[in-house]
Amino acid sequence: MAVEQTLSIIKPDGVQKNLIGEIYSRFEKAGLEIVAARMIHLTLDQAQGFYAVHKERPFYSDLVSYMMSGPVVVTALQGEDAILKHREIMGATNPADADPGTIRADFAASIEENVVHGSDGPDTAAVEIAFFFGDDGVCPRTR
Ligand code: IDP
Ligand code: MG
Repeated sequence: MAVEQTLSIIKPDGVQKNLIGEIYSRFEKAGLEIVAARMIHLTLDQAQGFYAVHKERPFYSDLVSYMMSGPVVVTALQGEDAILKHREIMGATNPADADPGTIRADFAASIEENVVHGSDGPDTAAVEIAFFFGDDGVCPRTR
Protein backbone atom coordinates (compact mmCIF):
# COMPACT_ATOMS: atom_id res chain seq x y z
CA MET A 1 0.00 0.00 0.00
CA ALA A 2 1.08 3.51 -0.69
CA VAL A 3 -0.31 6.96 -0.10
CA GLU A 4 -1.83 8.10 -3.38
CA GLN A 5 -3.88 10.98 -4.73
CA THR A 6 -6.87 10.55 -7.04
CA LEU A 7 -9.08 12.97 -8.94
CA SER A 8 -12.74 12.81 -8.01
CA ILE A 9 -15.63 14.57 -9.74
CA ILE A 10 -19.26 14.78 -8.66
CA LYS A 11 -20.84 14.98 -12.10
CA PRO A 12 -23.77 17.28 -12.99
CA ASP A 13 -26.42 14.69 -12.07
CA GLY A 14 -24.83 14.15 -8.65
CA VAL A 15 -24.80 17.90 -7.97
CA GLN A 16 -28.41 18.20 -9.22
CA LYS A 17 -29.47 15.43 -6.84
CA ASN A 18 -27.87 17.36 -3.95
CA LEU A 19 -25.49 14.52 -3.14
CA ILE A 20 -22.27 16.48 -2.57
CA GLY A 21 -22.18 15.95 1.20
CA GLU A 22 -23.43 12.36 1.01
CA ILE A 23 -20.74 11.41 -1.50
CA TYR A 24 -17.82 13.10 0.25
CA SER A 25 -18.97 11.68 3.55
CA ARG A 26 -18.51 8.19 2.09
CA PHE A 27 -14.99 9.00 0.91
CA GLU A 28 -14.03 10.64 4.20
CA LYS A 29 -15.40 7.74 6.24
CA ALA A 30 -13.16 5.45 4.17
CA GLY A 31 -10.15 7.47 5.31
CA LEU A 32 -9.67 9.60 2.20
CA GLU A 33 -8.81 13.26 2.77
CA ILE A 34 -9.78 16.13 0.47
CA VAL A 35 -6.58 17.98 -0.45
CA ALA A 36 -8.01 20.19 -3.25
CA ALA A 37 -11.53 21.28 -4.16
CA ARG A 38 -13.41 23.49 -6.61
CA MET A 39 -16.87 23.83 -8.12
CA ILE A 40 -16.92 24.58 -11.82
CA HIS A 41 -19.29 24.59 -14.79
CA LEU A 42 -17.13 23.03 -17.50
CA THR A 43 -16.69 24.77 -20.86
CA LEU A 44 -16.74 22.78 -24.09
CA ASP A 45 -12.95 22.90 -24.26
CA GLN A 46 -12.61 21.66 -20.69
CA ALA A 47 -15.12 18.81 -21.10
CA GLN A 48 -13.57 17.70 -24.38
CA GLY A 49 -10.06 18.01 -22.98
CA PHE A 50 -10.77 16.12 -19.80
CA TYR A 51 -12.33 13.19 -21.66
CA ALA A 52 -9.97 13.32 -24.68
CA VAL A 53 -8.97 9.69 -24.01
CA HIS A 54 -12.51 8.72 -25.03
CA LYS A 55 -12.73 10.85 -28.18
CA GLU A 56 -12.98 7.86 -30.52
CA ARG A 57 -15.78 6.26 -28.50
CA PRO A 58 -19.35 6.44 -29.88
CA PHE A 59 -20.63 8.05 -26.68
CA TYR A 60 -18.01 10.85 -26.61
CA SER A 61 -20.19 13.77 -27.76
CA ASP A 62 -23.04 12.74 -25.45
CA LEU A 63 -20.53 12.40 -22.59
CA VAL A 64 -19.16 15.90 -23.27
CA SER A 65 -22.70 17.38 -23.37
CA TYR A 66 -23.62 15.62 -20.15
CA MET A 67 -20.49 16.89 -18.37
CA MET A 68 -21.38 20.47 -19.45
CA SER A 69 -25.05 20.18 -18.47
CA GLY A 70 -24.52 21.67 -14.99
CA PRO A 71 -21.82 22.47 -12.47
CA VAL A 72 -19.54 19.77 -11.10
CA VAL A 73 -17.51 19.52 -7.90
CA VAL A 74 -13.90 18.48 -8.44
CA THR A 75 -11.64 17.33 -5.64
CA ALA A 76 -8.31 15.61 -5.19
CA LEU A 77 -8.46 12.94 -2.50
CA GLN A 78 -5.45 11.53 -0.69
CA GLY A 79 -4.93 8.35 1.30
CA GLU A 80 -3.62 4.81 1.39
CA ASP A 81 -4.52 3.12 -1.90
CA ALA A 82 -6.68 6.13 -2.74
CA ILE A 83 -7.18 5.29 -6.41
CA LEU A 84 -8.52 1.76 -5.93
CA LYS A 85 -10.39 2.68 -2.73
CA HIS A 86 -12.15 5.53 -4.53
CA ARG A 87 -13.10 3.26 -7.44
CA GLU A 88 -14.47 0.64 -5.05
CA ILE A 89 -16.65 3.19 -3.24
CA MET A 90 -17.78 4.60 -6.62
CA GLY A 91 -18.76 1.21 -8.11
CA ALA A 92 -18.74 -0.11 -11.67
CA THR A 93 -19.27 2.26 -14.61
CA ASN A 94 -22.69 0.74 -15.33
CA PRO A 95 -24.86 1.00 -12.21
CA ALA A 96 -26.52 -2.27 -13.21
CA ASP A 97 -23.15 -3.96 -12.58
CA ALA A 98 -22.19 -1.93 -9.50
CA ASP A 99 -21.98 -3.68 -6.13
CA PRO A 100 -24.75 -2.88 -3.64
CA GLY A 101 -23.87 0.04 -1.41
CA THR A 102 -21.62 1.74 -3.94
CA ILE A 103 -22.37 5.31 -5.01
CA ARG A 104 -23.30 4.30 -8.54
CA ALA A 105 -25.54 1.43 -7.38
CA ASP A 106 -27.30 3.76 -4.97
CA PHE A 107 -27.64 6.89 -7.08
CA ALA A 108 -26.75 6.50 -10.80
CA ALA A 109 -29.50 6.53 -13.43
CA SER A 110 -27.55 4.93 -16.30
CA ILE A 111 -24.12 3.91 -17.63
CA GLU A 112 -23.71 7.49 -18.85
CA GLU A 113 -25.28 9.51 -16.02
CA ASN A 114 -23.35 7.75 -13.29
CA VAL A 115 -22.84 10.53 -10.72
CA VAL A 116 -19.09 10.31 -10.13
CA HIS A 117 -15.71 10.16 -11.84
CA GLY A 118 -12.54 8.68 -10.38
CA SER A 119 -9.05 8.28 -11.82
CA ASP A 120 -8.14 4.78 -12.99
CA GLY A 121 -4.40 4.72 -12.22
CA PRO A 122 -1.46 6.74 -10.88
CA ASP A 123 -0.52 8.20 -14.27
CA THR A 124 -4.04 9.36 -15.14
CA ALA A 125 -4.54 10.62 -11.58
CA ALA A 126 -1.49 12.89 -11.91
CA VAL A 127 -2.63 14.22 -15.29
CA GLU A 128 -6.22 14.75 -14.12
CA ILE A 129 -5.19 16.50 -10.88
CA ALA A 130 -2.92 18.83 -12.86
CA PHE A 131 -5.76 19.44 -15.36
CA PHE A 132 -7.92 21.01 -12.63
CA PHE A 133 -5.44 22.15 -9.98
CA GLY A 134 -2.21 22.96 -11.86
CA ASP A 135 1.14 22.62 -10.14
CA ASP A 136 0.23 24.38 -6.90
CA GLY A 137 -3.52 23.87 -6.34
CA VAL A 138 -3.22 20.88 -4.02
CA CYS A 139 -3.01 21.60 -0.27
CA PRO A 140 -1.24 18.74 1.54
CA ARG A 141 -2.50 18.28 5.10
CA THR A 142 -0.17 19.75 7.70
CA ARG A 143 -2.23 18.66 10.70
P1 IDP B 1 -15.33 5.18 -15.48
O1 IDP B 1 -15.98 6.52 -15.26
O2 IDP B 1 -15.96 4.10 -14.65
O3 IDP B 1 -13.83 5.21 -15.35
P2 IDP B 1 -14.95 5.09 -18.38
O4 IDP B 1 -14.93 3.83 -19.20
O5 IDP B 1 -13.66 5.79 -18.16
O6 IDP B 1 -15.69 4.75 -17.00
O7 IDP B 1 -15.97 6.06 -19.10
C1 IDP B 1 -16.01 7.44 -18.77
C2 IDP B 1 -17.44 7.87 -18.66
O8 IDP B 1 -18.07 7.76 -19.94
C3 IDP B 1 -18.33 6.97 -17.76
O9 IDP B 1 -18.21 7.26 -16.39
C4 IDP B 1 -19.71 7.29 -18.30
O10 IDP B 1 -20.18 8.57 -17.84
C5 IDP B 1 -19.42 7.37 -19.80
N1 IDP B 1 -19.61 6.07 -20.47
C6 IDP B 1 -18.79 4.98 -20.39
N2 IDP B 1 -19.25 3.97 -21.15
C7 IDP B 1 -20.38 4.42 -21.71
C8 IDP B 1 -21.34 3.83 -22.62
O11 IDP B 1 -21.21 2.68 -23.06
N3 IDP B 1 -22.39 4.63 -23.00
C9 IDP B 1 -22.56 5.91 -22.55
N4 IDP B 1 -21.68 6.49 -21.71
C10 IDP B 1 -20.62 5.77 -21.29
MG1 MG C 1 -12.45 6.19 -16.53
